[in-house]
Amino acid sequence: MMGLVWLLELTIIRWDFVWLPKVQVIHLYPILMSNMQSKHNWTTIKEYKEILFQFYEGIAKISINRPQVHNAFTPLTVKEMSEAMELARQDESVYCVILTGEGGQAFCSGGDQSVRGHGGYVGDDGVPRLNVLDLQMQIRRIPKPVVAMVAGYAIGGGHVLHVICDLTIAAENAKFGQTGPKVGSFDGGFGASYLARLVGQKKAREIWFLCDQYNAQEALDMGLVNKVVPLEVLEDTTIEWCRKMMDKSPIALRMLKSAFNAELDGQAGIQELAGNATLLYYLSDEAKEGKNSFLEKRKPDFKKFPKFP
Ligand code: 2NE
Repeated sequence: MMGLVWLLELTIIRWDFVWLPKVQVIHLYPILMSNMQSKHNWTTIKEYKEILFQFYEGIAKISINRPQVHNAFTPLTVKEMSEAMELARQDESVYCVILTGEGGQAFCSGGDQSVRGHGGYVGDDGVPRLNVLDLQMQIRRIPKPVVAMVAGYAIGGGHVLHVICDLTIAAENAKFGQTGPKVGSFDGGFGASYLARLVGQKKAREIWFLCDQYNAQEALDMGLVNKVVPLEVLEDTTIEWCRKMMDKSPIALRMLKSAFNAELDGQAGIQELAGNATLLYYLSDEAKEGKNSFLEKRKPDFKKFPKFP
């Protein structure tokens, strides 16, 4: 059916904070495949080849758009996701990020095995890469909540992506699992150690050693996901959770995210938490006195500031 049906669509493109009308041709296949059509008026932030990057009321949605391969990722998919994640980080109007996959049948099935070469996944430049590992770090480091919205398969490197997200909302059709040892791969980083923090060492070893698949209820029972809902209300529920977080103090959420990370991430985690402490300190009159005294070529007067017990 792919390649037969095309549709013209009028969208509003957001580009450098300006909203522009644009006519584009879109493929109908993902729409026909999907049971989870959005009721919400998402607007495109930037157009990409292998992902969708959209905005709705303070939420940026990054969606892998390769439903024909259960949203397996290529180096290009990851490059695009990585750029979108950075744009979402820098954009002050974005409070939360949703990570998902198009089509309702898969969140992501991991690295695209058809482009796996000698030493990594190979893009148009012929260079083998494992750039999804950098994306994992970005998800962990972005000081905003990232919510995995999982319909269908979250498998292999796709499973690791949802594991790294701060929260996971799963549809009832979700299936979770690792395949590495079956297809000649493994993720011994967050994919193993952080997974073990979520579900415990025994269960994490079972998931990796047996390569079984687990349904949404099993995933909920083992602490792998936060909530399971019918597919029809997956996006509504995810948006509702984002809205709840958007009502909260962004700095409190930011500090909590880096504090949760710091416990597990060693010196890099402390650096992230300390960076946030520096941000808070820069906001204080005490820190400003240091900067101002230097610029005014006078001795700083720190005596006036409180010494909290
Ligand atoms: C996901 C799963 C279990 C679904 O099975 P099923 O039977 O429902 O679907 P099917 O027919 O296997 O998949 C539909 C189409 O998608 C392609 C398939 O080849 C098939 O294409 P056609 O035959 O219709 O042309 N497809 C699915 N997943 C793909 C993939 N990852 N790469 C390329 N094509 C894919 C089943 O499809 C499955 O087990 N998929 C493979 C999952 C997997 O092993 N992923 C890679 C793990 S390694 C990894 O991601 C990784 C890492 O370990 C470390 C670093 C970076 C990445």
